Amino acid sequence: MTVNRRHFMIGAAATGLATSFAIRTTPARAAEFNYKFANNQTLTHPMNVRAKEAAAKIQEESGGRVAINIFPSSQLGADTDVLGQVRSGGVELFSLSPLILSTFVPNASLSGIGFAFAGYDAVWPAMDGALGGFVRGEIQKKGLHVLDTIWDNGFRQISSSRGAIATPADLEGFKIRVPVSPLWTSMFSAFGAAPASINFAETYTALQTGIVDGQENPLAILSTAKLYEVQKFVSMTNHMWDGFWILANRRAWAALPEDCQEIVSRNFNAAALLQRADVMALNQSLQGMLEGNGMAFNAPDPAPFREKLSSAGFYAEWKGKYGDEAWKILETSAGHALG
Ligand code: X2X
Repeated sequence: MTVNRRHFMIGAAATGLATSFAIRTTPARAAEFNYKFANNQTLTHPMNVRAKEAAAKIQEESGGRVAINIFPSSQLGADTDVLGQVRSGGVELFSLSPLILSTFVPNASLSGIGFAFAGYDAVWPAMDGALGGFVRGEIQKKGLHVLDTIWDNGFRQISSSRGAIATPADLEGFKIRVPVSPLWTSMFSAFGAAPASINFAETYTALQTGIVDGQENPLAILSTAKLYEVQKFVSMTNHMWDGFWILANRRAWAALPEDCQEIVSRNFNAAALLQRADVMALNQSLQGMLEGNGMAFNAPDPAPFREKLSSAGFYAEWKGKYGDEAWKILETSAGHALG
């Protein structure tokens, strides 16, 4: 500590500010727990805006013991690679779509079944209630720690460089990038499309070079990842809702003292609620901005898309894979039968 700092501390103590001042000036000392938080979104996406705020609060409330460093835009690797790293401990914290997580925790993808949720009013009670609880149990059984409150990605819409998707027939043979997950591949195969599994880290390039003609993501991502530069049409299919579980390496989590675990959980879970509101607002308001960037929108009737999944045997196949108990939780949470 420098002489100046010491003099200041004495002055601060005299005015009764010593404790709070000391907490805010500790970062010069290395944190006891330096944890990496990896994710696939840009710094401008609400995921990282809110995670950054949470990390600052965690650092302050833990008296500088816990420093969470954000690595956005798949800087530490593509999703399927970072999933391996969070399992082994190379990365401590990671946000991941339930569907990609299903490559390790099969039933985690339950929430991504096509057309399960009519809107956010159905999503949050399910994910904060029985469905989310069931999935978190499955994740913990596989040896990963998961925070209680899931973050939002949003309802997914299909974009294309070729033409609007108005009916399921427009998806016939359509070369579409999907994230790496058996559920995504199965769903777009059921639509009759030609899905290619590509991590988000390579998606912009895959669209730019024409390896695929389309992709599907919420509007917030079309905007923050600038996919409008390489796509022309947006079809508002709302074919599934997607979120991000916050996962932690189990040993790294267990190494945190209980009070630090509480500080991290509380701040990340609170940030999730703010992030949900941000994403919902973006997804409701971005159409104009994307049109301004040259995109053309259409809003297809979802009914024929859902019927196509049904007649292709998609629901029956996945009910069989998840089992009756898990499927019942999904249907009860969604508030309607799926088939
Ligand atoms: O990879 C994607 O498309 C993304 C960003 O939506 C997910 O993380 C599933």
